[in-house]
Amino acid sequence: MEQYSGSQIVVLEGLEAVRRRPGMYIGTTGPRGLHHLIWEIIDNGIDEHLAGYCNQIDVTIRKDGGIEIIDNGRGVPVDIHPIKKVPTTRVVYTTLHAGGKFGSNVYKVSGGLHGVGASVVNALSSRMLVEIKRDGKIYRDEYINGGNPITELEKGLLPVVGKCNKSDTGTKVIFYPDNTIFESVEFKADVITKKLKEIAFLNKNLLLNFKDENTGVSKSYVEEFGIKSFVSYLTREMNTIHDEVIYLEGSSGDIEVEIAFQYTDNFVEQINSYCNCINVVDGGTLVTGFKTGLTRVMNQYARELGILKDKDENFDGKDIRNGIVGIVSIKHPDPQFEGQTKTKLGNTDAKTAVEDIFSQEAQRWFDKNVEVLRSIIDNSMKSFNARKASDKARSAVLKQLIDVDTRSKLASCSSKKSAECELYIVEGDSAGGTVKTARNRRVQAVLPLRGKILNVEKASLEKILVNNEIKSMIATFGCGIGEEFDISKLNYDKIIILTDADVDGAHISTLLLTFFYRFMPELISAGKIYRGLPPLYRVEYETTKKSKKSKESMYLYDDFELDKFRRNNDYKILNTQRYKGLGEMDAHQLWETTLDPASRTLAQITISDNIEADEITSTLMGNNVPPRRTFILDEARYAKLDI
Ligand code: 28F
Repeated sequence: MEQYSGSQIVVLEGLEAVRRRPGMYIGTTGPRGLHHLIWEIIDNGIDEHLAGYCNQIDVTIRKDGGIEIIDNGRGVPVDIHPIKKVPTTRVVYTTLHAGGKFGSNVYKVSGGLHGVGASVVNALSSRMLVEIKRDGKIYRDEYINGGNPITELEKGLLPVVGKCNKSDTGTKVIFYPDNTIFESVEFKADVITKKLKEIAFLNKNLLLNFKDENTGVSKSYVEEFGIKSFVSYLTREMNTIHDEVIYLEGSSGDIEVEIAFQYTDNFVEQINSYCNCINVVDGGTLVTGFKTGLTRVMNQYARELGILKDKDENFDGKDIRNGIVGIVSIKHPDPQFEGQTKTKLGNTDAKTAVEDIFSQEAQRWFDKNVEVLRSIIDNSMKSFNARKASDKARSAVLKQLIDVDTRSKLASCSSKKSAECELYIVEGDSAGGTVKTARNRRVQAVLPLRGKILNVEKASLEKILVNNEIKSMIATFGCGIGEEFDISKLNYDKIIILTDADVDGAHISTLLLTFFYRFMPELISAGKIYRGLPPLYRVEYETTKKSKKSKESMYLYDDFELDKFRRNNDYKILNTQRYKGLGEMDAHQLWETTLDPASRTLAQITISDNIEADEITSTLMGNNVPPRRTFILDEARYAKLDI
């Protein structure tokens, strides 16, 4: 191994910090963090694409367990870095840069999840190989055990390992995640392909090739029409009220804006936003800009067309967004992410840019497509009328919400410190009763729900707001809904959905998740929502310890575990009890298996990516019935927790 210069030692200390606290850089060391490594490398290729130098990225799961990513950009520079005095390539892969990609001079915009960069991937890999094609030469560098370079430099430069055509340029990275750091180092093809599909939608004409050498599967993604196709994809199973997706684009200073939307006969709005290809889960200024522009433009048209007559009468923004499915995607040179989870865009210039471009381009578009304009205004009118007719009813409902708390079946907990309180939402009165008895009354509250809750994907806002189960949830959570939602007012630290481990239970839990996803998405992004996982079996068995026989019991959570237990000859099974529902457990069993923080299993619900979330909600809740059944039955017990 070669000698390190002084600066190189500092560098390695930086990477060592990443190895000591990986969570700080990539979130988790579970599957999500593992796949994050790939996104981080791909992001660098996307930056080359955004800069206009790359139109293809290949991702391969190699037979040897590594991930190989190749782009056809300019290739990372190989010259000697003026300050560090080693090849720039090596600086890129061994120096921690806290966002902003080297001061932002090289790239106008940059994705890079949180801009932590390729060096973090190197720090968390047992081995990493880099090959660069530039100026007709192929250069190579290699690192082991968290970023230690093992390639000997030649006159300070990277060795040339081959020749290529001068016009043939690009960067290849192969890395092997460190199995002493990650819970598992197995990459999932479907997770990768979903991401590539999303990247293709967000980056027009960028070709993404995927290959899994273990299965021989390969797939390619390229979208000529970008987010316009993304919206078509999201609405593919819904009834749309106009055929063509409306697509608008433009730029304002350094900010590039793209907007695509289409109206459906659904009663909810769904606007997804991206900044530099990062999904901005909680929206923020870019979404506000779109909403403001949309409300203004549509009210103006409705007045011009004589549909709104009274000059003081206006559509509410919500009327206008009723049924909309939209994507707002911007490229910003200096995005500021805010909020508890850094999932909300804060830049005020993003609001102005989106609003201005929307207003200008939407008018140009609608002037040429008056029929579409009319059908959208007609749709807003329906919502407007319903709202006016039920304004009284609504205020009554909202008043009722306040006293529903006392009338609902909520069994509250005695502590008023939200940070230590948990709310169990339990299916059915009988199970609810047992949970009430079994719980820790100081910090565990119980809200029993009767029967199935409303499918919010198919009901009007009016119906949703008068639904008793939904009313009691809103009142119990205490943090409002929709625009008035304020997570700081949430009365609980955890909201735990507890249903039977059967098809109905899975369905109820999906309906609840859909409600949260559509109306209180911040609850999910802030990690407040969990599912309790009750066991499916209790086995009593005889075991022999030191030639003494004893009778013991154990809970098993699924058929797989039961099967494994049955095949283990150390025990003689005396009795197997299958719990058909929570109601069959006594208070003590319920405490042990689903309530006691020391022994229960909770699964936190996260929104891992929007495509998947929308696929699941629209598969379950949409118009197309057949896939709905398949999903519920297949995943009854393992219903994807990442919604
Ligand atoms: C498979 C992953 O990482 N591709 C990349 C480039 C190109 C340049 C670059 C990258 C230079 C000084 C940092 C080339 N020529 N794919 C990738 N392609 N990085 S990463 O520059 C990095 C900066 O410090 C590049 C001219 N300018 C930039």
